[in-house]
Amino acid sequence: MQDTKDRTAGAAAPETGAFDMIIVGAGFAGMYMLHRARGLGLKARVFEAGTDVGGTWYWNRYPGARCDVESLEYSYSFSEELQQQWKWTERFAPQPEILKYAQHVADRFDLRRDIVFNTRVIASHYDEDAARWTVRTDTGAVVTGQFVVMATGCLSSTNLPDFKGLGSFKGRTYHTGQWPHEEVRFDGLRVGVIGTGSSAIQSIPIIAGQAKEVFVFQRTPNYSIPAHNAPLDPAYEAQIKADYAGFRARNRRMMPGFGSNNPRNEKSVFEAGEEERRAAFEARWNRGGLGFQGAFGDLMLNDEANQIAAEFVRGKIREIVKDQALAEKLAPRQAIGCKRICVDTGYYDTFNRPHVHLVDISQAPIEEITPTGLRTGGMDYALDAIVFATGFDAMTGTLLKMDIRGRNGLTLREKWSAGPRTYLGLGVVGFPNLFIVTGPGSPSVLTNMIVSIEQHVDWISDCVQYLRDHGKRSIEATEPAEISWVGHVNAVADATIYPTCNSWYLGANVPGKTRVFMPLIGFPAYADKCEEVKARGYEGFALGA
Ligand code: NA7
Repeated sequence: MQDTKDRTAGAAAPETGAFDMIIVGAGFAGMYMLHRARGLGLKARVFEAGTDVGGTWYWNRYPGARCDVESLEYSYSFSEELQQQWKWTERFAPQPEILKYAQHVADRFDLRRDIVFNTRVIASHYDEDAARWTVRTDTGAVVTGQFVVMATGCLSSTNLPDFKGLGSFKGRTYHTGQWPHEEVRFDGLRVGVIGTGSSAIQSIPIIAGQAKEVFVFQRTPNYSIPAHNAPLDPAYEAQIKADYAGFRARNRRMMPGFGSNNPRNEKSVFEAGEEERRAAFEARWNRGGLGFQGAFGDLMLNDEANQIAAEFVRGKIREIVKDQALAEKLAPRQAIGCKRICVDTGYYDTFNRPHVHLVDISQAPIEEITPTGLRTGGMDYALDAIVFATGFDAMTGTLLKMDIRGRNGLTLREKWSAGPRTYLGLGVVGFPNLFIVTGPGSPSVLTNMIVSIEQHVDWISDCVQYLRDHGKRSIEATEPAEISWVGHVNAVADATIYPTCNSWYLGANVPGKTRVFMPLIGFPAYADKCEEVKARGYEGFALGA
């Protein structure tokens, strides 16, 4: 795997200094936070590990990487000029175009002059007397800030399982979440892909278009709905842009913060006859994308209802994949949507190609990576390249890699040893003036991330303004508020099918990680709650003079 770090020799001396706000990460969250902080007149500094802005879209450059939320929705809404002037070329934007968009935003709002690239924050310690944070980086910078905003992303810490013999492989290795910047080709190679999540499902058809042979090592099959991606329809674009603000507002009232153009059908699947069910599923399958999950109102609430939708997709897999034994291996059994649904272009059909092989490792895990390939189920597979599409230590991984210490030296690692605990996903008891954007306990990964990011950054900005207006210098979540919030997040999840499978929402993909359902389901109720907390003078938080 390649180190994408490109540290320039002779760079300026590490930074020191005092800031009002230190922002960690220059993805969509960090960029917008910087823009808002400047608007408040704050002296702010952003530290970013990569060489450029873009976060997820900077790192995940694997072939076929594409957003599963439509481009007219997966974009900032804070600037009417920006949203009117930017032109997306496809219904679902590919990674290079989203990265270009992030770069455009950085230039347009002149963000780069306050972002320090190539610099990873390694520690953040709170000084209670000064009510300030001291932040340290891997380049030796030591700065202080009244506020620290963790804009570190939910899927920013790659998960590379500790396979035996990992370092012994003589061929090329890649992780989808740390893909090289230069073009990677697989022509004439025997390629192994480990994993069948979204990154694998997007990249496998393209890798198969180049490679001599592809071996897909599948532990758990996933449900994938076709994207039916296409050039963006100019008439649809014009219709949305004629009232972009209205479209954004309608999307913010949707459970996941997007999809008002294809809203969930609230009817129970049990109220529909066989024909009506099939027609509803067919329509959503033909439309493509994540909206499939909204075919009926109870698919995510009831196992039996869910399995009716799941069986429809299994039927589609059996239709697409010619070898029926192979189709059965590719057909998932867990509840559909329990792991995030994938959105693909030609995934199942790729398995009809004679040089693409599925290796079911559900019963016999990968035993060892060898110098020439890998061994599983007593078989040796000879490979020239291995693609680890093994996902992320989601939501908490990046935060817990840093040495974050709050009041009385309490570390975030200790605080979260039995799973993450937050109030609103924004604040943590013991960690004053530290905000997390789209943190565990907020809807985050179950939504259009940009909608959630804007809502959090706006809330944080209003909060900082309030503190200044009221002569307060600190804000910290209170214990009762945090306890009741954690209970609420769990209770909401427990009323659904989400906790029934080994998803990364639960931390179940990382060995040893505490199993807790991390995101809160439902954006509108959450956003209303945040507004209520604000209207009540930051109810559930303690403000310090
Ligand atoms: P995911 O969805 O977490 O997928 C990771 C895949 O890697 C998944 O199929 C895992 O199987 C597999 N995996 C993980 N560890 C192992 C080991 N030890 N052995 C074999 N297979 C393993 O990550 P992605 O990058 O694809 O997508 C992340 C999100 O990005 C996605 O949900 C979208 O929101 C965008 P498992 O299912 O755990 O059995």
